[in-house]
Amino acid sequence: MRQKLELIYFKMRALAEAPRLLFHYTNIEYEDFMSWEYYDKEWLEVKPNIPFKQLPMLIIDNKHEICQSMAIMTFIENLAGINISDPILNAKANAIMQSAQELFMPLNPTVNFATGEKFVKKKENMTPFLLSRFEDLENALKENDKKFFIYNEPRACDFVAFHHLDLSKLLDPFIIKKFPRLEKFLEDIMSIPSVKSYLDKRPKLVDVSVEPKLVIDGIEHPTGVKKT
Ligand SMILES: N[C@@H](CCC(=O)N[C@@H](CS)C(=O)NCC(=O)O)C(=O)O
Repeated sequence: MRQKLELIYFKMRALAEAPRLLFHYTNIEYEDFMSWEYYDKEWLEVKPNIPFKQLPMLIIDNKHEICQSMAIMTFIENLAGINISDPILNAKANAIMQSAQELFMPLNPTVNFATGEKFVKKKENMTPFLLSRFEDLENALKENDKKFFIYNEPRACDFVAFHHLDLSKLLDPFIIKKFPRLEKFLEDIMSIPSVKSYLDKRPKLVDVSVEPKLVIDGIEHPTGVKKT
């Protein structure tokens, strides 16, 4: 029997993005909810009862609450039957996934929330780290000589890397341009039909660094954990 899958998150383009991409790639049906839609309460009231007090969280069959975006990614990969059985390749994939995920802070909060001087300062401060990590990721792709990080078809680690690399374009479109192999990787992910159709219709993140907003069903909403 098909499981009921509900992904709970906020108004931001951050840690729910890789799970959404993997759901679309694997054609697994799921439902997306904002925290306030699912619980009909303010986040601060909900937070204490969430297993690890942060989102995203995947709820399976109204019963199992899975926090931690990387645990959600592994679950989806297993559910889709595309988990990597070779222990060495699996370890390499985990190293890619973790190394890409370390880009989360401070890249994601800065793009989704920082404005004005603070945005500029944060961007300046994180640029050396982004350059260094992007170089490592580019080298991993080059050494592997496959289309994606592990195989010629993407796995969970590829969607985690995709999300952070793609988001970096909203911080500074020029950083990724220094890494042609990573740009090719982004194009290869974006050209997968089921992924492309999700990317074309997902809420746009606009006015980054000025007054970031997500455009949901044609309406601009300030990013954040509050219902608007
Ligand atoms: N390690 C966690 C981090 C989760 C996280 O930082 N969630 C943030 C949003 S991106 C959150 O819940 N913020 C609200 C809060 O902490 O109250 C994961 O990968 O899922």
